[in-house]
Amino acid sequence: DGSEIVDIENYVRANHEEPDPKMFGIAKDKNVVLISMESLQNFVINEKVNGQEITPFLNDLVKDSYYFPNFYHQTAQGKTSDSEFILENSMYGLPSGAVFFTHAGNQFPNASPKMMGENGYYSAVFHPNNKSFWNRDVMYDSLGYNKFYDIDSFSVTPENSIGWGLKDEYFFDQSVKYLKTLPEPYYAKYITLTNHFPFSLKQEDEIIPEWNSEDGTVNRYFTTVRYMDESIKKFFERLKEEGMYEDSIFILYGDHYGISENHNEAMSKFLGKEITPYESAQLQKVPLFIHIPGQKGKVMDQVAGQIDLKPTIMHLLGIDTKNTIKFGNDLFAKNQDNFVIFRDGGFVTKDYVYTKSTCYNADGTEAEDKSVCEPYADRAKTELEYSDKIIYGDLLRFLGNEQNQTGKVNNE
Ligand code: GP9
Ligand code: MN
Repeated sequence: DGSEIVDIENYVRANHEEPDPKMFGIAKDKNVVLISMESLQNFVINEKVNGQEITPFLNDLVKDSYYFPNFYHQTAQGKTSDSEFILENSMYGLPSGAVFFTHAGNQFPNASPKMMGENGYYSAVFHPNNKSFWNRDVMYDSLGYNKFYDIDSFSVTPENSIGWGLKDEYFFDQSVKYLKTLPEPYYAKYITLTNHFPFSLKQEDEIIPEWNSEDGTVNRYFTTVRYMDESIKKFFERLKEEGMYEDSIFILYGDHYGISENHNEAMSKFLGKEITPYESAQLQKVPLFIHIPGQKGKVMDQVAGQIDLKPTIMHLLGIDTKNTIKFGNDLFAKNQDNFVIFRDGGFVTKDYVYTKSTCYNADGTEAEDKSVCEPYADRAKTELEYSDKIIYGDLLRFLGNEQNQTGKVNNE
């Protein structure tokens, strides 16, 4: 039966934060263009390498966007697919494997493409890879997507591709003809590819030279990040030219880290400090921009994570999430819990960082009294267990049938 979901529902309801009425519905019926930026970590924002900006476009975007510098990825083995899952369900990925593969047959009545669909939105994904990679074709149906523009929708030649496939610039460019045809309002999710390990780029596409450490991966990373930044800039310019910019809001975020702990030596050289477990946790920050044409920029410095994206986006569109299962909260709500949970049970709050069984103060020193981390560690454990229970048991199928559409739980 569905009794297990009742406890979870009570937990979720107790943690719900009411949206700020000033922001709720501010982007109602606007198109939503979401860009998942491959492997983009926050440490490159407003940074230079060899005296040159790494992300000049994104640095400009900070000025007229809501920019979240303390926003963390929460992915595990499912990498990009985990970020997609977290983004659209406000639930956690699994402790091992990828939910996109293992539980694509589950019911996801609260998934954001579904909820948007019930509110008149058409939803599409653009990603120039094989449709079955990460089992996306199957999972996208379960999440309620109307259309997936996979590799077969793009013209890929040796000239316009590198590494994993179509270069970002051509990817965005070729997508526009499809984007134009989507019924409005639309939700369009773009997943970039060029800034993917091993960060290969043709010489002619190098806008800034590689860095000069001993570590080729880190050296190339800056160059492919710079390329992706330029590709997004050109996409924005094109949308403006086409008159497709004003009626949309833009959500840009990094999917997960690009530089693993195997590269701590070069990273230590770049950042000028030792990469302790505390610093490794800091490096899990990925940038988040919420860009609403016509709105002024604001730095939002709360501690947040990918789990918060769904309620945040839904509320901007004026779609309520109060009666849905979710583990994140609206980043524009007045009350912010400043709590982000990693898949391994680690977490970050305003005051503490808990990682690799060590409790740090926010400044990176070790907490003298470890017990200060315990209540948060318990909450992290509970929340991850609840999320896992839902996925393993396919529990969302017990949400009331006729009320499924709004995600309301039927307690009868
Ligand atoms: C592949 C792309 C990259 O389609 O999403 O996958 P990743 O290795 O980052 O999960
Ligand atoms: Mn990825």
